[in-house]
Amino acid sequence: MTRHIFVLTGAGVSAESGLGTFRDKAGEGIWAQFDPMKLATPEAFAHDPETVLAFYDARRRNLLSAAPNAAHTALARLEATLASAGGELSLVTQNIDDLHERAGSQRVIHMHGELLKARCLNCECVHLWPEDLPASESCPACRTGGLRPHIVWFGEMPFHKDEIEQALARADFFVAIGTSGAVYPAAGFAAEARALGIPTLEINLKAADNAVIFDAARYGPASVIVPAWVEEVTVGLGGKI
Ligand code: BV8
Repeated sequence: MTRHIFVLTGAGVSAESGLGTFRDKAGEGIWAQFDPMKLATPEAFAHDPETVLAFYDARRRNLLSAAPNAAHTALARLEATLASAGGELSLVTQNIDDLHERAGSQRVIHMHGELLKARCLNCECVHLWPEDLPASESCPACRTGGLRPHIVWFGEMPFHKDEIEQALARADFFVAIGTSGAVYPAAGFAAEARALGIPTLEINLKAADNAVIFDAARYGPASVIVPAWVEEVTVGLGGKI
């Protein structure tokens, strides 16, 4: 019986909540409208902090007016049902939104950071920051450093590497939901699972760049496919829907 499920989510799980995806719709994704190298790198922030901060202010405001969808809610239900059956859900997200948490997920591993947090450039203290972040803002803790979004930019090391590797090593099922498989190291997790002999499932609107390595796939909107999949899994665990 599946006891420890490792779920990796990407922008597609939040698409139906109105948050942008990055590269899946030709010409419509965030990175089709904005150059990630000018907005999502430490060099871009050093060169033009105001422009980078304004980009994230706009996304933060959009997030605050968004709501979780049925996929987020189903994953929160899966976490609770697995826990009550003595199992475990490792929910790793590439997303910087808080929709998994707002849907009730208790343990969310944000490998690319969080849009509603800011980090001090001097003391590295991380603060909850659900409002605009001006370049002039100083750290509430050390009062000397400036602040940056607590987000992993391109060329920066993703967070929680060891925790993610340990979770993957003890998983008995791997599911990727709403991710294009274009960004590493997240895109490599499915291949790592396969190499560990863990069955893999892709849930996506359409086949991702790394679709070929999955053992199985279910295509359609996450708000439809994820609840149906969670129901199948939790019934097997004696879960209450
Ligand atoms: C690092 C935060 C090393 C910012 C992001 C190996 C090979 C090649 C390149 C590299 C490599 N290793 C490192 C790199 C470089 C780089 C990289 O991978 N580049 C790619 C583009 C080639 N990686 C990095 O820089 C990473 N750092 O490796 O550091 C290191 C070593 C030592 C010391 C220092 C450093 C850091 C990467 C993190 C960058 N930050 N996000 C922000 O958000 O502004 S990444 C960015 O892409 C997004 O944030 C997102 O998290 C990520 C992945 O995108 P997806 O979530 O998959 O979204 P996408 O739009 O692409 O796809 C959406 C999917 O949803 C589609 O499949 C679509 O079909 C589906 N969908 C749409 N609607 C629905 C749906 N599915 C279901 N239902 C729907 N309704």
